Amino acid sequence: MPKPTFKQDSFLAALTRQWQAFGLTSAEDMTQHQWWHAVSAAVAEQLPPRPDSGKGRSKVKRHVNYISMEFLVGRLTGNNLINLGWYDKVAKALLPFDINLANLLEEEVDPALGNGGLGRLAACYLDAMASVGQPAIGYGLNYQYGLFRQSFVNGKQHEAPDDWHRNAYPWFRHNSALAVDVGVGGKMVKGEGGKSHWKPDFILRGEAWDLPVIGYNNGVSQPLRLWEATHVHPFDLEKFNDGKFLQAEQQGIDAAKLTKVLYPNDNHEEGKRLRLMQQYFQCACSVADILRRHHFLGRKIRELPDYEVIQLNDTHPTIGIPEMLRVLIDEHQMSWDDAWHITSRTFAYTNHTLMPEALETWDEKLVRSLLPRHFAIIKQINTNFKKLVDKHWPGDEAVWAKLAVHYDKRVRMANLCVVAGFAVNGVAALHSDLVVKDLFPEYHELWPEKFHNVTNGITPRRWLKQCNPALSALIDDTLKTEWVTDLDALKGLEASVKDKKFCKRYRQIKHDNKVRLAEYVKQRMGIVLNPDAIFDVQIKRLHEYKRQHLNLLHIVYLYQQIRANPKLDIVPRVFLFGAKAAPGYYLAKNIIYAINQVAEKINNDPLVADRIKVVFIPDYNVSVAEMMIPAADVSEQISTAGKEASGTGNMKLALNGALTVGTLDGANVEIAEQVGDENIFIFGNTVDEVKALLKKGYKPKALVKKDKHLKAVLDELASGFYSDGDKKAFDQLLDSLLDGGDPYLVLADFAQYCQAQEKVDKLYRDRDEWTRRTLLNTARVGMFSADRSIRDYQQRIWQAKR
Ligand code: 26R
Repeated sequence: MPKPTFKQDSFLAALTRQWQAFGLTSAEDMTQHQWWHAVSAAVAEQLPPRPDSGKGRSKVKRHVNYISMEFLVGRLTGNNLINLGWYDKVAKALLPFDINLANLLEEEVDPALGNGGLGRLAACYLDAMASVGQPAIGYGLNYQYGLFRQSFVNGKQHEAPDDWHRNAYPWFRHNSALAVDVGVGGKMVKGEGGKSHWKPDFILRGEAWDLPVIGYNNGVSQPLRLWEATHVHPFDLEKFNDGKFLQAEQQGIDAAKLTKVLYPNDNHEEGKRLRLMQQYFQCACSVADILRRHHFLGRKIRELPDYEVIQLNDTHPTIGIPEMLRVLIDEHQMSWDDAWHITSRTFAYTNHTLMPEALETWDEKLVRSLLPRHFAIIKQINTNFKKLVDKHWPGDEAVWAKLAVHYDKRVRMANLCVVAGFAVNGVAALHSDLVVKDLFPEYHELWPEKFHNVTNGITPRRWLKQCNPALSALIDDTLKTEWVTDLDALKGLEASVKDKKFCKRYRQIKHDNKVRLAEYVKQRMGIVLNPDAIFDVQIKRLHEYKRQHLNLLHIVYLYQQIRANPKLDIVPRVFLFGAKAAPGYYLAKNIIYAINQVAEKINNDPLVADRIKVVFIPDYNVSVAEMMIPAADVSEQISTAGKEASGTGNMKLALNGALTVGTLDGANVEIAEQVGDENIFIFGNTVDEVKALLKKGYKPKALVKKDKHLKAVLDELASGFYSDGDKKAFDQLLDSLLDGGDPYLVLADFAQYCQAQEKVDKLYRDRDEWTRRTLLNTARVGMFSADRSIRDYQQRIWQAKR
């Protein structure tokens, strides 16, 4: 595709139209926010008019439809300018107005249409697909409210709605011709000839809002299509004429509820009716769109799997499978077998979690009442599949109880994906192994060739080039090649390990990034940080399995050491946290409260004399991550082994030169392989050790009895010392660790964790050696580029022989 060239004249003309539309008389009258809007809209106007239609695409490369309930894209203007190669040109065009582009970009509110890892991965993959030339479209929902805004009130998490102003977002393109009507509810009714059909009792309309996904330096722009729910007849004229003015708009309001808000749960299923509605609405719109495009391109419906693949981002869009069958059978009059043949060659499923409470199942009553036709289809899938299971395991009810798609009055989405999809993959080597061994062993026995691993990746465009411009420039200078699209090229930096001047610059860049973060913390929170301290960072959703409380226990331990020995010689350390807790996850919120209370105490204790600082940065999001990651010295990846499917923050931090303190979990295992054991701090029980411990009967209280340090830490947290005498303040947290049996083995890993942290302290004193090891991290994590992940998907799943 030809690269779009930046035309300054048309850009300036577009800019003029923008301030005129604001009703102003000159560009100078715009506020900073209006400037951001005007510049973004003016750039958006310069993009090619229509995204690639797909004409002339060959069968060799299937088009990817990436369906996800979450796309955590982060700010778009800066990223798009970088990928277009227009950043400097636009910056220059704005100089005569005395506008600084970098400052302007700070005006953008993050589109936070995702919770955490899964949503951010989807955004990285869209960027990578556009950048490696994999034709693709992302399908999601256009939520009015993204993930809630977090603040702390007396140390406790407070949630506020995130109104990111989707109605005035300059990157959206709305195409009303793409709208889809979707039925819900109703019942199956007998028609002529005894054949029954679905009569929905409510019709929703899906409006298509596209965000452009721009490939790096290659002229590609392909859509992320986000559906907004509206009502087909938003205004009931009859009611209006009857004088019932207020009720007249009622229907429209109900429909719009559907895409009002993103569910803030991460790894915990809620099973709410509205959530299933969201899932179905999104899938029905997307399936209709995929088939419409397929027809438009003059292709036969039977050829669908030759041209299209539908990748399901976890089980959240699983209902798309029975929807495809329904459309093929009911609307295209296909036989079951033909429809099944097409559908089961089109869908592929990625698993992102093994946590039992996150595996979605739906009450059959709910499914039947909302989607009677789909429920019938699911039962048919189940019946057909039972024949296969009976043949393979004759008379074995226990196996059927595990493998059934519909069982015990519930529909199990993961099982449906495995049975009806052509591929299943996990997101890191260890995780994919556990998917086969612990989650789906029998399915693997039936269809070994269905199972794959694709280790996650991150886009180097956002997570190095954009967020760390100084380091990027140093790498440019040193390698003199385009590493942004070939991250393995970073290996070339290993040669610079002995280059004193280079190492000095590398270290200086980290220092400058820390100064920048310290300024942000000072301004936002009024806490002064010493940029010479170790910046120790844990950023991720708040969850027991991620063990932010293990980090906390170590902090309290250190604080006690200082009080026991006021002259204690430790390298000053700043413990930085960023994390949101799901609003209904009270234990997670209690952990946040505990961290904030401990922070308050330590940060204000003159005895500590700045040897420890604890900072919980509020409202962690993609933009905050972009500032924290380049400033990190230490990356905390301390989940209970076997629980974190992959992690992707671990990759971003290593790439930007932080050393990992981590368990052998998720992608940490592969990071350790890449960087070498000497360049990472691995600690804690392994997956097998965790299993063995739990099997033999893990007793956290017995452990506490034997470890006086651990006991002192827990006792102090329970003493009211950090909570103005309130001894119950951290009950939830402490109960989970003691009476609750410590399900995530926090206490079992405590001693080893403290030892690992001591090694960090020791190594940091040798500044040259520390720099050498961080540099080797940057140089050796090239395989975690999302471009590599996408190529793996192409080879193992999307383009594999069928
Ligand atoms: C409410 C519900 C059903 C739900 C369950 C689980 C909603 C959201 C999730 C989030 C899960 C699937 C998730 O984000 N998983 C993360 O995916 C990342 C990308 O693969 C991994 O890096 C990370 O380890 C994993 O936790």
